[in-house]
Amino acid sequence: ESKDVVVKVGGMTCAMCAKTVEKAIGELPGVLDVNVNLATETARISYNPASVGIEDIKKAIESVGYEFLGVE
Ligand code: 9UX
Repeated sequence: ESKDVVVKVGGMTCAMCAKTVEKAIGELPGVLDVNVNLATETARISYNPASVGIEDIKKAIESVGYEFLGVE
């Protein structure tokens, strides 16, 4: 069973930033789909909660230099 979440991401200023965040989240095992929206500074993520959680997503965002600003 998959879950959907939208998280707020800080620090993205260009399309490449958004792609970097998208890749970092997308590489987590258990993430099924990810779409980063630069304009709204959000990432919509479909994931398998048995494999991955919000804390992992937060760490992935921070590991590439952006800010996790919480779940919307
Ligand atoms: Mo978005 Mo960073 O350019 O150099 S990837 S601001």
